[in-house]
Amino acid sequence: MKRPRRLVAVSNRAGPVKGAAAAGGLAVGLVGALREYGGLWFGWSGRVAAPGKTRLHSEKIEGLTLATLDLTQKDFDGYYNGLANGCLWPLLHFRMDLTHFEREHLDAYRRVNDQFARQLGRLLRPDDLVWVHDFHLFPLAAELRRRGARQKIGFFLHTPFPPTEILSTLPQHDWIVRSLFAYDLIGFQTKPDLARFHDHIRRAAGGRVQGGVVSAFGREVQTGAFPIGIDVEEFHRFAFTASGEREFHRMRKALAGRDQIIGVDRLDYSKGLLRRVAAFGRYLEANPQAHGQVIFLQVAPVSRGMITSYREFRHELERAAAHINGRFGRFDWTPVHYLNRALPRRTLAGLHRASRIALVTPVRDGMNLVAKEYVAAQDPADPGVLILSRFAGAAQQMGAALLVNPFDGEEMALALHQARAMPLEERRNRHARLMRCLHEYDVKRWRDEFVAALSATRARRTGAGAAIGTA
Ligand code: ADQ
Repeated sequence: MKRPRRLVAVSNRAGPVKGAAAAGGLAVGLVGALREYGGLWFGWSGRVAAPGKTRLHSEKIEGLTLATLDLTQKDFDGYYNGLANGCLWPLLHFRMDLTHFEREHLDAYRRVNDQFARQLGRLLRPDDLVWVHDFHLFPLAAELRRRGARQKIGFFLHTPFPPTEILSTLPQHDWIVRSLFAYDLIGFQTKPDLARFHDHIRRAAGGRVQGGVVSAFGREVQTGAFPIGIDVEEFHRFAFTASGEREFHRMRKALAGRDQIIGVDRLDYSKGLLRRVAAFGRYLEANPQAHGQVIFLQVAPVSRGMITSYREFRHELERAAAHINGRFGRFDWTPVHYLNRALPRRTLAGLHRASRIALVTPVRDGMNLVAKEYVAAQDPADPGVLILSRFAGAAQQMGAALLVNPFDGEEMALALHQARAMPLEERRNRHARLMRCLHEYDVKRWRDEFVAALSATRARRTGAGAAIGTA
């Protein structure tokens, strides 16, 4: 493959680059790609400024350029809290009941995508390869094309893609889907997501699908599934060196022979936390011999705390955890431990290693990197057991985990029982199979395959498609 001259990544929030190891899986994957291809990362600066005072910041860090834009409070509220997180996020996770649509949020969403396109357009070089990330930026390519951009532009959706019946409940869904046709490549996490997109195009947009090529609105776009992975060696190393190793020993000592079940998630209703806590309660109820022998540690930092549904959800979770501790706890044993903050990645790796079981049970998830990180952090000679929701994209590859339906509390409680009783040989066997798939679909493959597929799309002869999605 011929190397592109420069890769430009665009995401809602760009940076930080330096502390990227502390910033979660996606940032790590992106920074790796940008370093490899010598690139530019563009996105929101994380700052709000008064109207007329928003600025574009640019800095060079470790071989890549970080360009970030401030937003006004009004735009940030409408675009980020309003349309992206209050409307698109729940809808993409099949939660019509939580979807809240306001025209003025859509207006802010368009305005911000327009500002991004205006500022980014000035920074682009003719043969750049542009990789846009996630649902905050669906119409970005359409806005760039309107300004004459002819570069190859790809889009990757980190969330699931919902069934057409759900997507069609979104006012203006046709505008959003139409705007996607200004891209050259659209990537999804899994084949079922890709299939749902194809189905939507056939049924709601009257389009055609041939192989990976989708035609609608007078345009053709290439589509594919590109499951995201992690840097397996790096995460394993985190668990076995320096602070990860220290954390592991500290945790093992504190556990004093008890088994730990771990959950690590952003505090988000899509992660199935309430059902998970309830399933743990059910397990304790059915297994009195486990009392005093097992603890459940849930690490869940607050995210999107400005949004009402998130605030309510946090309180519900705290109540559920307190309820179990009140009901089953003893003066020398607290069954549920709940940490409401983000932890350094090395610490997390050590905690994963010290945990006998990981309970990763989202009700819907694009991929779920935590499941992969837990497996990577295990000692192959004595590995823990992953219990994974069938509705996480990761379940498509990680069939060697104990797969559960997060809506079935009894099945989850039984899986906990099975995991605690699992013989060493079976644990090793499942872990080896999981590691093979982690290596097969690691983060490098994800970014290399996406970039190769985007490079291989046909070049545009004109800025045609300019009108797509901007009506
Ligand atoms: P998220 O919904 O954020 O990502 P996930 O894939 O689990 O979900 O990634 C979270 C990342 O944040 C992981 O690297 C995890 O270690 C880290 N993290 C979580 N809790 C943490 C804590 N308490 N302290 C520190 N770090 C923490 C979205 C989609 C997913 C998709 C990813 C990547 O919703 O489905 O897998 O993007 O595409």
